[in-house]
This record gives sequence, structure tokens and C-alpha cells, in this order.
Amino acid sequence: MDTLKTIKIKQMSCGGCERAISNAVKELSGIKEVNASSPKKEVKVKFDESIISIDKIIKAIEKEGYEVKEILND
Ligand SMILES: [Cu+2]
Repeated sequence: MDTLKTIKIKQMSCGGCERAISNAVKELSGIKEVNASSPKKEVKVKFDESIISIDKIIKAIEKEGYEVKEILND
């Protein structure tokens, strides 16, 4: 089953941030959909929890140099 989470991210300020974060998350397996918004400072991620955990998604974002502030269930 797909899970949808909204991940609030610090220092997300422009289109470059949107692309960097989207690309980092999209390349992981088990990801169905990624929507990054710099005005909202958040990324909505739809993924298959039987393939990938939210922790791995967070790690991929942090590896890009961003700090995750909050994770919301949609
Ligand atoms: Cu930016």
C-alpha cells in the first residue's frame, strides 16, 4: 500500500533546492511520486512502505545538506 507523507525542510529556498531534493528522493526504489515546493518548504512523497522506509528518505534528503524539521502524515 502507498503511504503519503509531507516532509518539512529547513533551508529550502529556491527551484534549485526543489530539484536537488526531488532528484535525491526519486532515485530511491519504492518511490511513487515526489512533489517539492520551495515556497511551502516541504516535499510530499508517495512511497511503498514495504520497499522503503521513511528513515531512508530522510537520510537521502539530509545527504543533500538539508535539515528535516517535521514529518506529517497526509
Ligand atoms: Cu535553493
